[in-house]
Amino acid sequence: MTTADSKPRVFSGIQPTSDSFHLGNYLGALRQWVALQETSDAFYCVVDQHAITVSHDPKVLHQRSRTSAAQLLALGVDPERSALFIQSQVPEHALLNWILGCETGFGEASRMTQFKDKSAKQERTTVGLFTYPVLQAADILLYQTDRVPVGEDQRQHLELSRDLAARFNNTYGRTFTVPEAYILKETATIKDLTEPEKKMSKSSSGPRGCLNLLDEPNQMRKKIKSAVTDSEAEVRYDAENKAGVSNLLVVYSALSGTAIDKLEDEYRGKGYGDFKSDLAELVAESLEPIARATREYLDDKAELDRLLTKGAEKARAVASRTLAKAYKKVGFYPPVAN
Ligand code: ATP
Ligand code: LTN
Repeated sequence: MTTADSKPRVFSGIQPTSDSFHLGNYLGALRQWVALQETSDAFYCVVDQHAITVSHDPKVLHQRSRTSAAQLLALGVDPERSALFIQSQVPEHALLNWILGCETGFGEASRMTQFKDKSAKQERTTVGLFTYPVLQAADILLYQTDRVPVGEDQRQHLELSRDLAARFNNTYGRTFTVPEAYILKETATIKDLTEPEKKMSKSSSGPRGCLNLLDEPNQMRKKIKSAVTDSEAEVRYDAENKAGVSNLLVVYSALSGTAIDKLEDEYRGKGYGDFKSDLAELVAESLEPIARATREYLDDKAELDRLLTKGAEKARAVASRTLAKAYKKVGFYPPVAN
């Protein structure tokens, strides 16, 4: 057994639906992507096929896929160790999606809460948006994935992936690894800075509620300083009654590595001004290098495309093996070479 074979397999994906990832993406998921490379055999995917489930501009999508890949490299995804690729370059995702769609109950798909939330915001809801979690299951199962690092909002989709893997294995014999969600409790849901009862989100947060990784450092400072808190002026963690301050404490702790109770001690009797100023500096200092490195990756388009092609080739080698197994199991003919 080679070293790579003995390591757990990790897969995750992110949609290229904005010009910049945000602090919630970073602390909830992407930091774990980077950390897990140390101990796992990782496949990381910019899921552009998921991004067309809502209306989109083709040029903007193409550019955002590239910016997304550049940000992932800037954050520390290492293309020498992990496969970093664009979903549409690996056709096996769409092909397995069909098979899994035929294993998914209509009622089962109808229970997905993200579909309900997202369709309510669309003028026109597509079948693609409805079957989105099935494509997500295909993404994951193609790589015989053990762990999927995501934020809390993806837990239900991960349950569906697990159910589909187990059901398929039951019906046709062992084909897929049953994946587990990898969700860090502390940072599972980073909240919107202006409406701290909601999650920070690129599609539903207002401009001051969502802190983007590619924001100018001064913009980041402003967003932290204008974050909604409460009238108590006491830096204390209480997610229910002090949602705004608690969210800032979570961010502070995650970026500094200092435990929340230590931060409470440090700011006891100091009020929110010092706390927010220090956090604003910490955020700007921690994230500024990411923006710089992203620009460098974007400056060398040929090199970025070369890395992505290499990633897609590595992904296809694994994905095509799993797809061939699934084809055989359901009684399909194998694809012919062109
Ligand atoms: P959208 O608003 O379009 O749904 P999003 O901002 O929620 O987008 P996604 O692209 O759906 O971001 O998420 C990418 C990854 O980041 C996922 O693993 C998701 O769980 C995680 N994530 C997104 N928002 C947060 C958040 N506020 N806190 C923690 N994790 C998050
Ligand atoms: N649904 C996810 C994005 C996504 C994903 C995946 C995450 C698509 N395929 C596979 C983990 C594994 C989202 O909206 N954040």
